[in-house]
Amino acid sequence: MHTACSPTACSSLARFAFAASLLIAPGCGGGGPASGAPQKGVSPVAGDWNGDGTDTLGVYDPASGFFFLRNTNTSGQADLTFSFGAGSLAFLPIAGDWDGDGDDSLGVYDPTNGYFFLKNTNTPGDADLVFRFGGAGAGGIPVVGDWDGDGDDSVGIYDPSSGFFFLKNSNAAGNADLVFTPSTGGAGDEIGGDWDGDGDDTLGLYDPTNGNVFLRNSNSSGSPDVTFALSPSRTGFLPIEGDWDGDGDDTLGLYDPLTGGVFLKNTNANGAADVTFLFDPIP
Ligand SMILES: [Ca+2]
Ligand SMILES: [Ca+2]
Ligand SMILES: [Ca+2]
Ligand SMILES: [Ca+2]
Repeated sequence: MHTACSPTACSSLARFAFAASLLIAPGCGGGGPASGAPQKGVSPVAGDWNGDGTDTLGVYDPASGFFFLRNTNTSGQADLTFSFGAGSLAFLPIAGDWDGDGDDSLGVYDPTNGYFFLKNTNTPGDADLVFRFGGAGAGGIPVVGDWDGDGDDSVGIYDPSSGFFFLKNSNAAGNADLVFTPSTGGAGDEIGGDWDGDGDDTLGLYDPTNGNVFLRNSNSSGSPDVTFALSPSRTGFLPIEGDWDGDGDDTLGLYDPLTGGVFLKNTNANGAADVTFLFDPIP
C-alpha cells in the first residue's frame, strides 16, 4: 500500500509485467509551504495516516519538501501539513507503517546514495530511521510493503538497470531478504499492495501509456495473477494504491497532479472509478 509517483521518478520505468507500490517524488524540507508560483509537480502518496483502517491521500511537494495529508477520501483541505528532516530535490517520497502500530507515516528515499529516511509519526522533526541496505546501487526506485505479512511495512528497491527487485523485511541496514526479477516484459510504474487481502503486500505494475495494470500475488518471478485496465487513464496521471474502503485489500487509483483530481477504484478490475474527488492542497 502506500505509494506515490512523481512524473519524473515514475517515468524512469520498470521493465516487467508486475510491480509494486512505490513512491516517488523529489522533495526536501524547508520552512513552510512555498507560496505563489506553480507547484504542480507534486507527487501523491497514500496511507492510513490516522490508523482508522482506511487509506487516504497525501501530496508531496518537492518544491517545499512539505507533505499534505488528508484523512478522508473526499474533497477538502489537508488535515496535516508538515515537513521533516533535511531534504533534496532528488528525494522520492514513500509511506508505510514502519513501526507496525497501525498507522502509516512518511519517508523519503535518496536515489543518489541509496539512503532511506523514515519517520514514525506524521509530525515535523528528524527521521527516526536512517539506513541503506545492500543489493541495489544508486538510481533505484523505492517500493514499500509488508512483504512478510508480519504487520509492519518495510522498503525495497527496484533497480531499473538490472530489472531486479531487492526487498527488505526490516527497515535496517543489511542484505536484501528477497531478490527476484519478473519474468515478463513491459514498462510502467511499479506499485505494491495487498491485492488479494491475505496480509502480505506484493508487487504490480501500471502502464501509463494505456492504463493497463498487472498485479502479482506473490513476491517471486512469474506472470501476473491479475490484469485489468484502470480508467480514466491519461498522460500525466500517477498511480496510487491503498485500501480505500477499509475492506482489507489494496486497490488502485489515479491522481492528476495538474488538477488534483483523484479517481479511486475499490476493486482490482475493469470499470469506472468508485470514488472521485479533488485534492489540490497547494494553491
Ligand atoms: Ca485512515
Ligand atoms: Ca506506524
Ligand atoms: Ca513486514
Ligand atoms: Ca497479498
